[in-house]
Amino acid sequence: MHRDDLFLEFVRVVEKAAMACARTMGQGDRKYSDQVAVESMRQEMESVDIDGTIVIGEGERDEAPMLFIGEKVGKGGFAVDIAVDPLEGTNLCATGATNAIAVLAASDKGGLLNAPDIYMDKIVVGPSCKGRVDLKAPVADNLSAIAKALDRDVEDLVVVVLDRPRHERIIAEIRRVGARIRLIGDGDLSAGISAAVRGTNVHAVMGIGGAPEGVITAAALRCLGGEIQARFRYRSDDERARGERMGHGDEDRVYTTEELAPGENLVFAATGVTAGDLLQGVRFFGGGARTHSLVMAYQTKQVRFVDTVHMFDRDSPPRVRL
Ligand code: FBP
Repeated sequence: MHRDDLFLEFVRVVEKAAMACARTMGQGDRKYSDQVAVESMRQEMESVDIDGTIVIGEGERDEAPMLFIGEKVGKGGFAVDIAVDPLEGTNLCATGATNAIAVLAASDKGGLLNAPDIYMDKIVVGPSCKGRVDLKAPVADNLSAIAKALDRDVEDLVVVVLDRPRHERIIAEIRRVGARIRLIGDGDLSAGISAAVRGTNVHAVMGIGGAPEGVITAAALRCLGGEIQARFRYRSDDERARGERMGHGDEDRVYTTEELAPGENLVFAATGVTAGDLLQGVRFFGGGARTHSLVMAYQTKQVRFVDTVHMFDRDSPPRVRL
């Protein structure tokens, strides 16, 4: 992936997916929201000059009609592996809650871990805390290391945790040491990116969420200089067998950011679907829409925020202040 403008094509792909599912915001049908995002992303991908292979997608070939693992996408060109989450936070979109995004990561071949769609236990921190935390250490130790690195008290930290019964213990532990908690309904990927960006008031993400989200988070964190550590968490023999088949049998193994997303040519692109901490949601107006995206390239060390006005019909341009 050496074409400098390729990243703009990826922005277009996530913008289109975001606009498609943003139309369904608040309609209470998460599956439908996801479906339109998937269809739109799949279609837009066809116009990109890549010879792409989906390595993280909507599921195995027999369970997902589109963007399944192993599917070929693009109209030919650079060989790239692609991890997609056309709508991260399907419930967030279906209820109009904050932080739903359309997102993808692309890399040279082999640059994104092939992870099954099961859970991972994760800890995510920003650049100043890189190398200071340890997933296997007690929560209190990690929080005190994060506080020290950020030159503040533990009480000043905000930790994002998915609001799930499985996190009862970790939540109790964070409360015991006095850090603040933001419980979220969904979306540990966008929370992970926020943790790596100063000014979001998110200092860490902790707990168990999806492994695919973990890999895409890692791609973003490579670009931003943050850190994720993660280990697989299996809930059944079937999940363990799937993990083992992909070479991830060891539940004790902690994967580093570089192991989750080892590529040297990584590109990350995300567009806000609903309003969020980092990205604005899609705004529609007569004759067009406005989107807000984040696009990053590891090799060129560029982080761009892209504000796009999409005109649906140039003959009747949207009434919007550019
Ligand atoms: P969807 O986009 O598939 O709705 O997933 C959202 C999400 O909250 C992720 O951000 C998170 O990693 C995962 O689901 C958590 O899984 P679960 O809802 O099963 O706890």
